[in-house]
Amino acid sequence: MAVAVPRRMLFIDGEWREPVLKKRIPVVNPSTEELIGDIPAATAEDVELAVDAARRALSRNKGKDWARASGSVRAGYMRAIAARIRERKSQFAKLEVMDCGKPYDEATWDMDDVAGCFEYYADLAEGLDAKQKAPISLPMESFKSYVLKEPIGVVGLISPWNYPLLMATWKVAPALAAGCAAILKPSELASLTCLELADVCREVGLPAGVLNILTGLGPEAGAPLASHPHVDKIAFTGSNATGQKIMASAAPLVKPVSLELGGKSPIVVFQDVDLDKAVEWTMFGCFWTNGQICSATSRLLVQESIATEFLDRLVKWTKNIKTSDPFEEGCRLGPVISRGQYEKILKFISTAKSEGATILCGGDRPKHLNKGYFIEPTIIADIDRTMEIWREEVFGPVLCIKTFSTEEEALEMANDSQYALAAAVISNDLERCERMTQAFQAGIVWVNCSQPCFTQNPWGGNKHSGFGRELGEWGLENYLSVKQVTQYISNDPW
Ligand code: TXE
Repeated sequence: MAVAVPRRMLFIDGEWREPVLKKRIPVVNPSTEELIGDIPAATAEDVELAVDAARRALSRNKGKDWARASGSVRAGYMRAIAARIRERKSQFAKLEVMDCGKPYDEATWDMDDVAGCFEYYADLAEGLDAKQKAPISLPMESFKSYVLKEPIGVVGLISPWNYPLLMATWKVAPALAAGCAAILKPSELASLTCLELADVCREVGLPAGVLNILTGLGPEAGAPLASHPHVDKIAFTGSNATGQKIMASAAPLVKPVSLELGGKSPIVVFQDVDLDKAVEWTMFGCFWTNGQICSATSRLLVQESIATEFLDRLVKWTKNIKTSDPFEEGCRLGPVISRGQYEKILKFISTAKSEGATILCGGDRPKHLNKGYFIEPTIIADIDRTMEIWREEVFGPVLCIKTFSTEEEALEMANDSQYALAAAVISNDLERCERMTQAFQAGIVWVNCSQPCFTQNPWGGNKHSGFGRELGEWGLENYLSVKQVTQYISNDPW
C-alpha cells in the first residue's frame, strides 16, 4: 500500500525553494520505525522570505490583489484545491498513514473532510461579498453606518500532527476565504501531506505568496513566525506549553492569537443507558485516531449501579480492538506518532501503576508487534483524583475510569479539570442531558455520542484548552477584522 515519498522543498511565493540553511529533517514511519524520507527545515531566514511574499500577495496589482479579489474569485481557487485533493485522495491518505500511523480508513475520511472544508469555506467566501456594507440602524438620522469585513492580513498558522492535513486545513481554508495571505508551519512530526497541499496550490495556479508552506522545527521555524512583526495574527493548535510561548511572543506586538490546546475531557455514563451503545461511544471517544485527539473523552465517569457490567463489556470489547499495521484491513488502532510520545505514554501508565491504579487491560506494547510505536488500548481503574493520569492529557489510547452515585457528584468530577474542551453525557433521560449540557464547563458538548465533528459547528475550548473557535462561520471571523464606517449625511451643520 505504501507510496513513494516525494522529496519536496519549502513552498514560498508560489515556488519550491531550498531552505536557506539547506537543513532537512528525517521522516520516520511510526508503524515500522523506518526512515522513509526527509522534509526541509525552515529557519528564521526562510520565515523572512515567506512573510515578504505574503505581504506582496496582499499589496501587488493595484487593487487586484488577493485581499480585494471578490469572494467568488477566491472561492474558485478553493474549489479547485478541493477537487485536486479528491482526485489524489488515495495518495494523500497513504502518505498520511505512513507519516502519522493512523488507520488507512480514517486517513481517507480525513481527506474527504479536508476537501469538504475547502468547499465549505469557498461558499462562505462567496457569502462574504453579499454581507459587506451591512447597514447598522442608528438612533440619529443625520448619520449612517455600516460594517466592512476585511482580511486581518498576513496570518501564521501553526498546526499539529494528529490530523496533519485536516488541522492545517481548518486554518488555511478560512484564512484564504477571508482574503488573508498565510504562512503554514505544520508539525515536524507529520508534514508530508501539507507539502502535497503546496503541490496542489501550484497545480491550480493559486496566486504567488497567498499560501506559503514552511516545514521545520517549532523553535526554529514556528517561533520566528509567531514573533514576526509583520505577521498580523497567529492561529495555533498544539500543546499548552507551546501555546503559552506563542501568547508571550505575541504580547509585545499586541498580536491576536487563537489557541486550540489540549484537553482531558469527561464522558459521563448514567445507569439508564443501552449498555452496548454506551460502550461503543466510550471506546470511540477515547481510542479513535490512536487516542491522539485533543477532544478525546479520556475520563470515563460511570454510575456505580452499572459499573461492573459496563466495565466487563468495555474491557472485553477493548481487548478485541484490532491493533496492527494501519494499512491492514480492519485495523482500528495504529501506532502513536513518535518514539518520544510512545515513551511519554508508557511513563504515564507506569506512574499510575506505582501510585496504586489498576490496569484493567492493555498498558504495554502489544505482544504481536515488535516494531513500531504501538501501545495497547489501555483502561485504568482505582484512580485517585489527584493522580497525574486523571489530570493531565496523555494523548494516547488510555482511558481512565471512576464511578459516581449522583448526577451532582458526576458533574463536580467532570468539571474538576484545568481543561474545558469537550464533555459527553450518555443517558436516555433527555432532561438530565439538558441539565448536564448547561452545567458542563466545555466548548463542545456531545449528547449520547462522543467525537462526531462537523465543519459547520464551532470548535474550541475554554480554561487551559485555549480560546477562539475554529470551523463554521466562527472560523471565518478569526481571520476577519471589522471596520465600522460612519458617514454624516445631513445638510445641516453639526
Ligand atoms: O506539541 P507542540 P508536541 C499536546 C499533546 C501532546 C503534546 C506534545 O498532549 O502530547 O501536546 O506534542 C510547533 N513556537 N498536543 O510536542 O510542540 C510545532 O513545531 C512556535 C495537543 O508535538 O505544541 C508544531 O507545529 N511553534 C494537540 C506545533 O507547534 C512551536 C495536538 C505543535 O507542537 C514551538 C498536538 C515554538 N516555540 C499535541 N514549539 C491538540 N490540541 O490537538 C513547537 N511549535
